[in-house]
Amino acid sequence: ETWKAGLRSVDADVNDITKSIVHHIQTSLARQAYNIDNLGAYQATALAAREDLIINWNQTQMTYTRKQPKRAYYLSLEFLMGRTLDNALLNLGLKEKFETGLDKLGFTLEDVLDSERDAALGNGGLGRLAACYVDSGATCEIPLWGYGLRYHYGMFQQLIAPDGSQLEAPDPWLDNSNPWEIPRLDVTADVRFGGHAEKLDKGRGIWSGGQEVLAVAYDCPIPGSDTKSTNNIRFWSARPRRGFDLQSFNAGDYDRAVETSNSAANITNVLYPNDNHYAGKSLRLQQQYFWCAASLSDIMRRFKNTGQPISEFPNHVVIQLNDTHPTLAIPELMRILVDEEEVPWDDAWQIVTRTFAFTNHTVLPEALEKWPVSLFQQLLPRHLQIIYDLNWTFLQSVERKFPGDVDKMARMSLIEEGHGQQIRMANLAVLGSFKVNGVAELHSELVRTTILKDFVDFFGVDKFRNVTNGITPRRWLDQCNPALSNLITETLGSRAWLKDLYLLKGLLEHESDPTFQKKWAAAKANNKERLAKYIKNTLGVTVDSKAMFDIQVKRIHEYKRQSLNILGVIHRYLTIKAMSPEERTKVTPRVVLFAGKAAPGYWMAKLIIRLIVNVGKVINADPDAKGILTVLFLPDYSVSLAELLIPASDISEHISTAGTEASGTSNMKFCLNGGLLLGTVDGANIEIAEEVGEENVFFFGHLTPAVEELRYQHRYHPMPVEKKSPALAAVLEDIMSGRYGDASIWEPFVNTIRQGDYYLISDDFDSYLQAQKMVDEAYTKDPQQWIKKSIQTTAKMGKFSSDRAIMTYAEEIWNIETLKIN
Ligand code: 26Y
Repeated sequence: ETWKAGLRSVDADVNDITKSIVHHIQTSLARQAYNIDNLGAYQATALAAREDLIINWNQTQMTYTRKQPKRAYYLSLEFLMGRTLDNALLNLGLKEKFETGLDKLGFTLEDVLDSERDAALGNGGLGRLAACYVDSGATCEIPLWGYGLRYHYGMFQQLIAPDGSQLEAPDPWLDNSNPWEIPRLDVTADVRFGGHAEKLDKGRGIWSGGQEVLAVAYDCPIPGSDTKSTNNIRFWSARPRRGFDLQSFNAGDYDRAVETSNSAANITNVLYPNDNHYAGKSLRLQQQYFWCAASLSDIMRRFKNTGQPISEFPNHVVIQLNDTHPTLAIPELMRILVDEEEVPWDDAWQIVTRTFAFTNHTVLPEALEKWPVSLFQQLLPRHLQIIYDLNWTFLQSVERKFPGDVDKMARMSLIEEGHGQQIRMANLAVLGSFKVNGVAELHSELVRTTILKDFVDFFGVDKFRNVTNGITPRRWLDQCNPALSNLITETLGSRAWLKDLYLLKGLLEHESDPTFQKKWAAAKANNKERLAKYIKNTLGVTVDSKAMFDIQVKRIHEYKRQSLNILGVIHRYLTIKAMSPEERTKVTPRVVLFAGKAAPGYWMAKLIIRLIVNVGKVINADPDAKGILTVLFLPDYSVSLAELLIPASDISEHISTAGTEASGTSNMKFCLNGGLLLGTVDGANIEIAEEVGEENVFFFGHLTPAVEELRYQHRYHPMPVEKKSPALAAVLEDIMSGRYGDASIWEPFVNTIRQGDYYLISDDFDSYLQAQKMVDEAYTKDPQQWIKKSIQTTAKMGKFSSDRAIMTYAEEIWNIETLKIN
């Protein structure tokens, strides 16, 4: 029968599809088709679609094995995948057929898609970037695998308490089983912790004893768009090496034996919810080593299967380090080569430094990882020896190049001296990599001139590159915004733009066509109504979908300045309150939407959420603001919620203090969907403005070079807010009046602005209000011009496809070729 042969992608007919779904309902779920619910229908549909992915996956992997191309590996502790079914169906070109098939079975595809839980194995930008990059890797037919951890609990679920505070609940995302993973119980690696390290001659060592943990592989197929090429993310799960620690068991210590097996499984229990903030937890270091060791052992085994001599390793393997989180892979590869493969130390170091490349994602000092040497001594004694030995040789060569510059040596050392030595993971990552890149032009320049300046002086500037981030247009336009995607395809005459995003330029010749403009505006209106419906269903609040939708969604962080936004909202509210009813009729109606999670231990970020919620409550209940200002905090931001929000924005806010947001990627998503950008001159905002034209973005605020000087002034020549910005002073006073809840709640927040103001709220506030005024005017005075700006923005976003980014990595860093799968 047909389903047995698999669906064979686009040739499949609707009949095959319904048969396959029914088959899975009966045999995989052991249920009857006539009493299945949406969740069951989803599971069966996913299993049916999975068959096609696996056929392509096998074909792809077989081709890799046969042709032995150089392969790239993307090591990322986070893959923020979101949902898979819709994306899989689109990439396979089967979405319409599945829709018809499900319809015949009495289901709507929309409901079925909505039954899938997000895979939230990441915090934010860095994790979502990894997900976009594997999508593009498969689409561009690059032999690229991801390696990650299979956390049992992903990013926590965010709840908002009645008083407006964030509460966290666990995310047991694997509870209903995961149809997208293939357990490989036979693909394993032993990972050692603790024990004892002994040095032999010639740099070699022996590591023994301690505790072994078993890593088990779970594979997740990553389909390319409109190609058979289907890559893989291998996620590792931790298991105790044996059911029990037999030694303790024999000694009759049953409790301790059970505890050992518990602690082994703990390693992959939960994703750490910190974004851009280092915490120094022992279990986190264990996660990092467990994952690096398992991945390298897997990569080494695959390399050895090629039969090549070990010296060929860097010609077959390139490993991209997603931030410093996988830096342990560097001493681990050294350990494997020197201790196990008996490669001489210097040759081993040659191999290592031709294998790794490192991406930095932040210049914020609090995000830089520095692990206590004492923790290494305990968990990774052999790696500590290797790091000390590397540092010794390295500092000698620094001394040779910059004789007598002891400060430079102290700054560049892999070890930070002080109360308890610490290992600087960024320094180690730079030393062990042949290329280092930042994620947007400004950020890469800041990396070169500030945090890694000494290393640029030492290694030369050529090692330090830029690869501006990108986003996949499949998920971030075609999938999340069918209304606009269909209009674009109809206008350009084909779907080729999805794989060559520069083709969007073709929209420009229609920018002045009133019929096209109308259709463009209708798509946006449709997306705003879709969002308004969601808000009605989840929060019970009615929002006017004709109002301007102003959206800021991202992790809550002081540097991202959600505070500036909410202070601006209060200013708007006070202005409205002071107006006559007649004046109020002239106000441009706005709906201001916030969403985002705060790290559970980040007290100030949580206070900012609480302020936003409470300001919203007051404004939304005030008849004076009715119909002209609505303010909402949407709980539990996720990839799926982003897919709903982003297509619905008229304007989105990316307002970090200049020089702090490395790139940003949601800025790209909003602009690709025809939303205009209100932002600071920071990260990728700058390159977006270069592409879409300065006239199409709303920029404000101080520039990066001014920031240091302003901070100095705050410290040594503080000026009261009343003098610097009377408008801001009035807003702060309003907060302290008790209107939004007792002043004592908000005092710590208000004080961060009155004293120190590290993120320069008071310096940028007036300029922010100015920009907001221009937004209002542009939206109201000339709606047609606004639509034109929206069209131009989308049309000029070609650069920001992650296909461009991944091809840049392939060509300029990895030296790797594409491989067609037949
Ligand atoms: C040290 C550890 C707790 C840690 C964990 C997560 C450190 C950093 C992170 C995550 C960082 C992150 O998401 N950075 C963002 O990367 C995006 C992709 O390059 C950028 O667009 C964004 O500006 C940057 O903040």
